[in-house]
Amino acid sequence: MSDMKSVATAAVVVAILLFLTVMASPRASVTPAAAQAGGAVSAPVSAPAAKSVPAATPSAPHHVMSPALAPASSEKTKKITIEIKDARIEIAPGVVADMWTYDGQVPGTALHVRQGDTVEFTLVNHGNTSHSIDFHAAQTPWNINYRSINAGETLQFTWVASYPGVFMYHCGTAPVLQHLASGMYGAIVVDPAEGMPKADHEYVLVQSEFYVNKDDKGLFQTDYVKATKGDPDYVVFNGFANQYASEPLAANPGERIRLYVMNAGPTTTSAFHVIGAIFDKVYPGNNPKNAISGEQTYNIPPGGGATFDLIIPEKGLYPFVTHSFASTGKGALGLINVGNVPVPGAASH
Ligand SMILES: [Cu+2]
Repeated sequence: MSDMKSVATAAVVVAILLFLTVMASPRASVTPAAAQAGGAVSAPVSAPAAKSVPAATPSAPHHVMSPALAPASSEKTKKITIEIKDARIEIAPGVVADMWTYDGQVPGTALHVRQGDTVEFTLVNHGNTSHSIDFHAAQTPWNINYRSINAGETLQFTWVASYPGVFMYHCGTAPVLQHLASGMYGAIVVDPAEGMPKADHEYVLVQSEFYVNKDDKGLFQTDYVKATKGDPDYVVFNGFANQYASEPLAANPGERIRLYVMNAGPTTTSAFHVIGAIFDKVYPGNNPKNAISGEQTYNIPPGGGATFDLIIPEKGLYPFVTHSFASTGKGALGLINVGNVPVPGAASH
């Protein structure tokens, strides 16, 4: 990937995209449309049972993580269970890494609730070391509810989603950098009580970094020392390098596309940008009261999130990236396909 680090202009990104999609090996996938029809990786909040995600092997195909946000259930009390599991996960073509996960996937299940909801939460630790959870969407005592639990233990607490937002949840067990670099994070979207303007498509994107080294078995392990230096090997959306370059997010001209973007870090800022488009609105805090109009690029710090609305008038391919270009070439690039146009290197449409 080193030749991609020198990329400096948006025009070159398109060339990189062509390179990436042509060079990428074929992978089994779930399209956003198929996901919305029932094949989604993420599950509704009301059915938070752990996903059974088989451990990947170096020869196993990567499955594209559905970016579609599952609708929030109508119940005012959401019962959510997250199961901590060690899992072997492909993070880039041929790069299979041992990860610590929520629900066997990285990022963890995208959760969706509404402002004012009560969350009855259960954390189950099926891993092999101590872990915890920290909901940025909650206000609750850190020393009590965000405490670490040992392998085999369960923790329960209840909290209220008082503020709207695109919030991070993550493991806060020390060293936090190790637990974040190993995959322990996810997004929870809290809808504002008064609602948002209706969108035609709602997608969730979690940006994050991986710092890995290959072991003598050919598997990749998180490199904590590398993580402390903040120079990631991969910067990705939804856990896999460039996965939406060959399986784009879908929309039609003139539709309102809503992107809930959370930056899990652990260290790099996301300068979120869509090439060829302008954000009709950016909603810091997923709050209609905070709307910014006509923005080009918007910074999302590690541990932060924002909502982006786009209305793209013309058919075509529109890459979404972090405009922090040292990261873009490390896997932080995907496409929005407006009008179902042919995608270079993708399966036939
Ligand atoms: Cu942990």
